[in-house]
Amino acid sequence: MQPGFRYLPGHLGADQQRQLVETLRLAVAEAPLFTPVMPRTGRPFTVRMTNLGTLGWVSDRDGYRYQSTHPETGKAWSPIPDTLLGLWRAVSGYPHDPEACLVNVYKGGAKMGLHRDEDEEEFTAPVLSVSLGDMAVFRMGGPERGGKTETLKLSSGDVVVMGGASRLCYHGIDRVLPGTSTLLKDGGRINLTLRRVTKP
Ligand code: MD6
Ligand code: FE
Repeated sequence: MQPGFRYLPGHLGADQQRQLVETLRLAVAEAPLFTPVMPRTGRPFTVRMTNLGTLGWVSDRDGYRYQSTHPETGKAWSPIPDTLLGLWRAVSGYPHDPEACLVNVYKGGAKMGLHRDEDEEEFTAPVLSVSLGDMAVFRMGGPERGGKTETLKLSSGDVVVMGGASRLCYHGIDRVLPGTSTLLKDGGRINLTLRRVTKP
């Protein structure tokens, strides 16, 4: 793996995972999941999304961007819960809090194509990811599209930190493995990514 990539398997215990799911259910009641579409083509993503924090990542026909309000309700996103702020402070190695927590929900055959997280202004902060629910095949590449890639299975409670040289590397989710976790009543997977968006 690239320098700055850290994999923390089972970093969150079962109780913490269950507590996070409860918190997320409340957040989603306030800021419903939406289906983003690709810029220009308008092709829908297979994942559904929402956000927590002062800024949320959205994608629509006009492009990718961060904004302070939900694209459908117009309301501000709910705050990032303390457990996630604590996780960031403990493992990010970055001295300022995250502003955005993107919530990606995978149901059925949802996946995520290879991409780079590059819509932020602050690349010296890592992106920190938390996996909940069914296992997923995570694909990690290098800084160029079309380079060599390798895969890693992410389980519920696993944390990934993409900092340093890995911060701007290509990555995606090939597929989710159904029935591999009992955390979510209806199955599927939730991925949380915590990001610092602006330069402090
Ligand atoms: C996912 N994760 O695990 C998608 N991005 O569902 C990401 O796109 C991601 O895991 C930046 C850093 C870590 C990640
Ligand atoms: Fe990403």
